[in-house]
Amino acid sequence: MATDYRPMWTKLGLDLEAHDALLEVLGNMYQTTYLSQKNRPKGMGYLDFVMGEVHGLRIQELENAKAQGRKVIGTFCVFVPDELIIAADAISVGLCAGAEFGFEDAEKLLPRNTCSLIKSFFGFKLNKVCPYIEASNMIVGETTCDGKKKAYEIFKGIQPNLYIMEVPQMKNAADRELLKSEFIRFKNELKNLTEVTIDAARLKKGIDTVNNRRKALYRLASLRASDPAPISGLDALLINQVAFYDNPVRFTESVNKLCDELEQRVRDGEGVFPKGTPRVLVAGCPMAVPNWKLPAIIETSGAVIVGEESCVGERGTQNLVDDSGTTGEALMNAIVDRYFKIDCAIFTPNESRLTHISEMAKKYNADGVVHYALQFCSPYSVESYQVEQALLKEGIPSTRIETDYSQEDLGQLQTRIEAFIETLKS
Ligand code: BJ8
Repeated sequence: MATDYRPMWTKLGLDLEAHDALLEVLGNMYQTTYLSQKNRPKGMGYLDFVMGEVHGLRIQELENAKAQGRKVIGTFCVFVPDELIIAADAISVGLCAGAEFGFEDAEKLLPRNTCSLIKSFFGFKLNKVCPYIEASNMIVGETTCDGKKKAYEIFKGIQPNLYIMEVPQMKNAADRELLKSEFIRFKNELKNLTEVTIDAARLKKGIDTVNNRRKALYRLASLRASDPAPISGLDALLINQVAFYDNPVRFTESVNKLCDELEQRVRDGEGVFPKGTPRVLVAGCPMAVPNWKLPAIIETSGAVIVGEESCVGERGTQNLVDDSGTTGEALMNAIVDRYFKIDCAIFTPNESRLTHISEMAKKYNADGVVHYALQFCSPYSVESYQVEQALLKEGIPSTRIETDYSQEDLGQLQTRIEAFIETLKS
């Protein structure tokens, strides 16, 4: 970062010493995990720049927008509709929670056997190291898994601008009605905060912006079906991670430009790993920045990741919002319909996720699936059995991994992943 952002971080209330420590860890991880990769597309230069400025220029942009009267909304879950946030002329930022930072403090408020993702956002807040949390005018929590739902009750005590959105747990008509009423309540809350009335034209703009971002990510995903894969899974994951906090229009343009380059690579038969490298689909819990542990192990163990069935991946982006409606009511219904299809493991039953994983494995020509669950995450850990059974029926090999954000199990994971990749070669 060329600019000195310390005055801005101080104003946001960050603990500069702890924040420096975090940035140092992040910088080193980025260097060893990302910048050491071979054959990266040139278009990744934009993502490297964004990551280099993740706590700098982007936060400055948010602060500048706030000075002009706009609001920043922090979110933890893909159930929060960005379309409504954009329609209210506000800015949506995903609050990443992918680092083991401040866990000691988090464990003073939460049981030790809480998943790393939840401990991470507590740790970031308690250690005052996340400028996105501090820059947000409103933070949206959701009633998805029990861990998050109950943790938000405690989080509200340290983050008073936390708003809770209810998310249904089944897919019946009454559940859709519940989701719709929650989206309407959220729309009203946004109006109170921003003083912007969300009409059909504003909704349409929000829908177009988010649909365009999704389309760019679909384009990227489909190019990864080629052998050799034109981009690494690590880089594709990073793009999906950055999607949560970058300016959506600028991000979409950059991804489309990168896809032009990848298309040329596909035409030239150029890839990040040799043709015939074993291909893996990763399915399961979302991987927030800088949770790159498992993908890094997979891609340094002789395989390439060709898709992510995750909320930081295709579960979070699949299905466009139908933009054909002309009234606010029709467009709101279209938004609800799209979000109601998200197949997070908090739903019961959750058959569509099982089908989607098999479909993705076939579409991206994966040789096998690595199912990833964070330790103490009941929804994904329990569902991993059904995923395994569904894949077995399709003749697709899979393995189930449970881990956390620590580095302690690196060796053990590496051994398991290497053994799985070996089976894919035969
Ligand atoms: S829609 S996946 S982003 S809830 S890992 S905190 S589930 S115990 S993150 Fe998620 Fe929304 Fe669902 Fe997607 Fe709980 Fe599991 Fe922890 Fe998790």
